[in-house]
Amino acid sequence: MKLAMVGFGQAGGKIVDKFLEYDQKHGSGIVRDAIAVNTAKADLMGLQHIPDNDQKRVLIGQSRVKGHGVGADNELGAEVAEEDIDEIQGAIDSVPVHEVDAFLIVAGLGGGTGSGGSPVLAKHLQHIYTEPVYGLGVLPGSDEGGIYTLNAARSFQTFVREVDNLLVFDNDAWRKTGESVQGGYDEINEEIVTRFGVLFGAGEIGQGGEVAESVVDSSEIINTLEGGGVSTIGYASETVETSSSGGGFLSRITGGNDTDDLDTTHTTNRITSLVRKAALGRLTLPCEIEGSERALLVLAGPPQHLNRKGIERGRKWIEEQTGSMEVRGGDYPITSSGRVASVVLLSGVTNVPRIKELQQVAIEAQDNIDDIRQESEDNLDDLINDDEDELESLF
Ligand SMILES: Nc1nc2c(ncn2[C@@H]2O[C@H](COP(=O)(O)OP(=O)(O)OP(=O)(O)O)[C@@H](O)[C@H]2O)c(=O)[nH]1
Ligand SMILES: [Mg+2]
Repeated sequence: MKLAMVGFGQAGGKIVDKFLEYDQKHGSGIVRDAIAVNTAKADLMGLQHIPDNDQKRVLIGQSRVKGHGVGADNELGAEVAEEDIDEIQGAIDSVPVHEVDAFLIVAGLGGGTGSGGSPVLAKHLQHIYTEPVYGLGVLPGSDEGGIYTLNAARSFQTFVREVDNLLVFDNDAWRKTGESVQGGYDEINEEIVTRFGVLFGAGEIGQGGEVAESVVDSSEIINTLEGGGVSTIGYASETVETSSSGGGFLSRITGGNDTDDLDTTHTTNRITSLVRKAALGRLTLPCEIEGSERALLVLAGPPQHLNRKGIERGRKWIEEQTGSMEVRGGDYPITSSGRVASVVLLSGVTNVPRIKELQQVAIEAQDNIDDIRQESEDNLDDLINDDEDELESLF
């Protein structure tokens, strides 16, 4: 499906930049247009693929923060977005919205600019356009500290209400030990664009006109995301033999035989095993998959390695595991690929320990901040009163 992407804040901008790189590399055609919005000039200058002009890189809040970012103050981030919404809209005006299936606002929820600004922009876009507005929200690592957790908890709460669906990626679940933060983010961002790239790319066929048994359409992605709530994505892949002279493809066109049956069984088994690995492995937002409201299964890869039976079995298995009656499934044929990949989109997940934990820590952080504020007010009172007493005694 074709998306208009807005990267809000540093993390959002970097991830959208990476989506463009992915799109150019794979010819997936999912980024119809891309914009980066930030309060920090240096962040905008560091982007590589988003065109370097005022229409695509939008600096907001200049009168307030002079291009230096809002320093993880997400209330300020929200204020600045509201004040400068016309400048953001000015950039959106250059997007051919009639050619996009949906908007995708990408942001790290732990900081200030993207965290505060994204819900404001989502609300604005919902007001003006009929296309769905999705959010891709990145949760901070638990070692980032109270203020980041507090920002994320607050932003999550508002963002999820303003978007048609909030797709979540949890940095905490993907943190790698012993690596520099920057190196870690590069790998994490690669993971994000691969998962979302295969998902959204599935609804964007027509690259070479491969014959597919049951191709996923963008309306199936939209229907799975419809109804709001929070989504998470599972992914698993395996390299496959691409030479069409060696295996199943040739035997299939030369008529059925034992090898053909074997190949079909092998293909089916590989698909069902990849579906399990995707759903039970590490999700973008770890959670209990039971109770998911809707799901979509996408099998991507060379068409000779995909089959309807495997996808149907995988789909049924997801139905059983989630208890959902609304599980869609289909394939995404990519002739040139050397891998078969399974993507499982779980939408409307409810049993998410990480969100509960985030909210709990946020409540404690808020109490803590209130206590400290009260304490420093008391201290200041004491200080002034002491001085007053002394002053009085002088006269
Ligand atoms: N996955 C991922 N997360 C990132 C990346 N950079 C930052 N983050 C996360 O995003 C959160 C927000 O950071 P930024 O995006 O820098 O914040 P901002 O929106 O620019 O806001 P301010 O810097 O406060 O103005 C951080 O707490 C990190 O958890 C990145 O490249 N990839
Ligand atoms: Mg920043």
